[in-house]
Amino acid sequence: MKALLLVDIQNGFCPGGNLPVPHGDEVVPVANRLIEDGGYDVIVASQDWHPENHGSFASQHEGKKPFEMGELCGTPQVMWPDHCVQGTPDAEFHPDLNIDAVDYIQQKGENPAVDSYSAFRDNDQAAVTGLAGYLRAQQVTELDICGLATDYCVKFSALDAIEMLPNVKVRFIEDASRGIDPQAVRAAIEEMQSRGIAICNSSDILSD
Ligand code: VGL
Ligand code: ZN
Repeated sequence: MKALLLVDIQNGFCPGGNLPVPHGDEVVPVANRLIEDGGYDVIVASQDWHPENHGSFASQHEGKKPFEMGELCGTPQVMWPDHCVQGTPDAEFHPDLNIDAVDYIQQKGENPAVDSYSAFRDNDQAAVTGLAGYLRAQQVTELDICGLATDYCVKFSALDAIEMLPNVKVRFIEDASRGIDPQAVRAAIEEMQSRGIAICNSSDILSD
């Protein structure tokens, strides 16, 4: 079974959102084409879904400003602007994304004490989400991953997929993804490649 994972294609990560990824909205039409014509058996989406007091927010740390480094769960943590707060428009999927075609939505980042970049487990790896179990139950053998942001949630989701689903072929779809920092995006792609994740474009998947 072939699956597509759409990572965090939410208003908060698109222009006008609280943590905008440059050109983040450009992934939406590509994702929709993949959803409709990519030949997938299973389509899943992750949704960053924070309580308003989430510990990754600079606002929760005295004297910290967004994008400075701080600490969470005993490890270095980027202090993010408040984003994707549960129940707010910022946390909604992009309105043009064909979410009706999605079979399973994995919310993440609900524990205020730890961040969860990966759709599969928290950053401290203590708690897993239900996503790996769902994909195993669907007998998924191939998993393509795309979305926002390449250098954070997409990368960590892909690395966890390789580790937690050892018999699954994992690919990163570059033109259906955008990142926050260009240099970090290049490093993320190299890291994914070095860990056995194939890098492809939507044109490799769509027949024409
Ligand atoms: C993300 C930073 C904080 C992401 C989520 O979706 O890449 N980045 N929360
Ligand atoms: Zn977040």
